[in-house]
Amino acid sequence: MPTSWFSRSRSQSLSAAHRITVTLYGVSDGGTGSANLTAQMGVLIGDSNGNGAVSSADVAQTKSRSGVTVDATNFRSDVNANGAINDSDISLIKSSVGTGLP
Ligand SMILES: [Ca+2]
Ligand SMILES: [Ca+2]
Repeated sequence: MPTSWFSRSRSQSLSAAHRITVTLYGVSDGGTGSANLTAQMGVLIGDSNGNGAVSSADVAQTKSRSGVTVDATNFRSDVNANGAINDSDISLIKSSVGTGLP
């Protein structure tokens, strides 16, 4: 879980919905050489189901996960990345309903 990354992004005042480009330099397959790999990813606070928009479906999904231990299958509902899924996450999602990736 990239908690430190999330905290850093929030402190840099990025918008709640944005796309970032990540570049990995000198990636090697252990064989003949290396290359730089670039990938773009969308970041949308509150999009617990990962469909690119925040809606009542995200609110409902996170409500159903409230109190459940955070794991690889539900980490998107831990919107504030504090290791728990609870009312604070639901409130954050509600405040983002209607937003979407650019
Ligand atoms: Ca969504
Ligand atoms: Ca949380």
